[in-house]
Amino acid sequence: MIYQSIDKNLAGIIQNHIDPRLIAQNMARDYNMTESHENYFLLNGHAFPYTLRDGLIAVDENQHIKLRIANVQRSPVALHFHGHKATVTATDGVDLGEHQQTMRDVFDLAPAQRLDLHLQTLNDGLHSYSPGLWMFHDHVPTGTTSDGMEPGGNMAILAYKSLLDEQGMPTLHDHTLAQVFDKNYYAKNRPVWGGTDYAKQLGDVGLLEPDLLRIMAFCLLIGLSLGLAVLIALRFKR
Ligand SMILES: [Cu+2]
Repeated sequence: MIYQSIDKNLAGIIQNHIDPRLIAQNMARDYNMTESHENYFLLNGHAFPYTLRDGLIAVDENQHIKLRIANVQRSPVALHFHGHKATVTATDGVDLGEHQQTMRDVFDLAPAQRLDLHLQTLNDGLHSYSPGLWMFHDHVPTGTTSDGMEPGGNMAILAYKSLLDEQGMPTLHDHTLAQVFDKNYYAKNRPVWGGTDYAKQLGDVGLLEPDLLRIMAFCLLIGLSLGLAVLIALRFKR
């Protein structure tokens, strides 16, 4: 499992030029590494929701699973497995002795560090809390975003096979999946409150349809009141 990030400005230099001299000039002189940001976070080269297709860990109950993890991004990763505790069996390619091995559910990986984990899908309330669709992701908040949009980034799922559909996709996340497998979501075109309980109450700024009936009724009322006032005024004048 390779954790990786992309700085869109740095990556853009290669996309914007074909002359290697310009690329070198831009990367080595114009681009300032101390002002760089990580904008995309990837697991095995994919960002959520595509991590569900290419970075999903599909398991059965009572399995012993070895996970080899590397952090090749420039910031630390705090990899959190939901519903499971795994044991670190090797660090940076060196096997740990039995008494050096620790069991936990959040794993620190500094840039360039590697870890081997032993994950057991034994439903005993320690190794595994139960079969399910369990998230695993970097707990540094930016890690689960794609260009600032959440959920995205390296969010992924450890899935018990009984909960996968015939295409190998998790079955209990239909609503979430429909929302995030939509290009409008990451183009930031979807309403912020769309599809939530607040959609009716709040809506989006500037996107509320004018209520023509109410406006017409209001105008009629104002017109009638003015007419009445004029009538009364004329009556008293006489
Ligand atoms: Cu978590």
